[in-house]
Amino acid sequence: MSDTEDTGEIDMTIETEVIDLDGDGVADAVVETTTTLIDVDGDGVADIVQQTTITAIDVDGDGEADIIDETTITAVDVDGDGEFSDDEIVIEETTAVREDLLDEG
Ligand SMILES: [Ca+2]
Ligand SMILES: [Ca+2]
Ligand SMILES: [Ca+2]
Ligand SMILES: [Ca+2]
Repeated sequence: MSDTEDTGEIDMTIETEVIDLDGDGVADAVVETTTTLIDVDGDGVADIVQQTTITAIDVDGDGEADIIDETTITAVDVDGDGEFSDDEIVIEETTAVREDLLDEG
């Protein structure tokens, strides 16, 4: 990366996985995982790790996602020991379901 600051470095990777649940050749679910590593003090060890996983599921097969599940895991090495202990990790999960899908169920 050309635009690095004096200290600190941000490394971001995005992985996309397409899942065909029923095997008809059309994707039914898409899982996108974004991982962000932030090295605040520039010592080469990541101090903040954030991973966001977005799962989009097309239930009725019309090509549009009906259920979107988003999970974000944020780990901050507060005490700087290079490890993420349980109290340094926060997990947030939100699920959005299309409204008319809920009405039918
Ligand atoms: Ca399919
Ligand atoms: Ca560091
Ligand atoms: Ca759909
Ligand atoms: Ca720690």
